[in-house]
Amino acid sequence: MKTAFITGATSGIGKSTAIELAKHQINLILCGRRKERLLALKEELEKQVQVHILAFDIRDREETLKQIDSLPDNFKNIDILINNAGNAHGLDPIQEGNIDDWDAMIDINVKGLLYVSKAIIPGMVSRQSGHIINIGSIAAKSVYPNGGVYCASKSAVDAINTGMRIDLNKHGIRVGAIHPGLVATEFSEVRFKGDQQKAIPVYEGYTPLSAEDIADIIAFVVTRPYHVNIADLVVYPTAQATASIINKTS
Ligand code: NDP
Ligand code: 8X3
Repeated sequence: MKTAFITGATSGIGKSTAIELAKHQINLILCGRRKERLLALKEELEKQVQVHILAFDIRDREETLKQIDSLPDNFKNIDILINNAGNAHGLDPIQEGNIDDWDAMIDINVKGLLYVSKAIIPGMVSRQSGHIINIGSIAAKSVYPNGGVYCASKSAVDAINTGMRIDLNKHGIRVGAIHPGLVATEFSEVRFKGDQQKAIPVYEGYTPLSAEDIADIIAFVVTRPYHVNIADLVVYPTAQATASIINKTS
C-alpha cells in the first residue's frame, strides 16, 4: 500500500483529497494546524486505511522538519506528497497591501511548501521513487487586480514545480502541478478574514468547482501508470474563462 502526505488536510481541497485517496486504499499522513479537525478526520478514515496526523504550522521551519522527522517507521516511506496547504490573505491594491498578509502568503504558500518538500524529497531520492503534486492556482498563470502578491506566490509554486521536475527527473520521481480556478472552500473566508459578506458572494450566481472535483482529479493523477506524469493541469469551473471573467448570468 502507498502512503500519501497531505498538507492542509483540515479543510477544502486537502480534506477532500484525504477522503478520496482513502477510497483508493492509500495510507495517509494528514497535516494542518487545527488538531481537532485532524483527529476527527483520522477517526473517520481509519476505518479504511492507516492514518497518522501531524499538527504544525508550515511557516515554522524547525517545527516542520522536526514533525516530519518524528514520523513512525511505518509512515516514513512517503510515496506521494501533496503540497496543498496555502491561502490568500487580503485582496488589496498594492499601495494598500497589508505587510502581514504579504508575509503570510509568501511564508505559507512558498516557504512552507519548500520546508515540507525539503524534509520529504531526500527519502524519495534514496528510494528512487515518489510522486509530488503541487497545488498551484490559475493565479499562477495570470495576475488579477488586487491579487498581485497571492499571484506571485502561486507563480513561485509554478516555477518550483518545474524546477522540482527537472531536478528529480533522473531519480524517477514524478512531479506535477494542478492549478484550479474558483473552488468553493474556506479559501475566501480566510482571504477576507472571516467576513462572510465578502466571502459568500465569491461563489454565488454560478457553479464553482467543489473540493471534491479537485480531489477526484488528484486521485486520477496519482493512479496513472508509473510512466505517465501529469505535469501541469489547469481546471476552471465551466462558468469561468479567466481569473477575472466569470459568467454569473446563469
Ligand atoms: P482552505 O482554506 O479550505 O484550506 C487551506 C488549508 O491550508 C487548511 O487545511 C489549512 O489548515 C492549511 N493551512 C493554511 N495555512 C497553514 C499553515 N500556516 N500551516 C499549515 N497549514 C496551513 O482552502 P483551499 O482548500 O481552497 O486551499 C487549498 C490550496 O488550494 C491552497 O494552496 C490554495 O491556494 C489553492 N487554491 C484554492 C483555490 C480556491 O478557489 N479555493 C483555487 C486555486 C488554488 P489549518 O488552518 O488547519 O492550518
Ligand atoms: C484561488 C483562485 O482566483 O480565487 O487560487 O485567487 S483565485
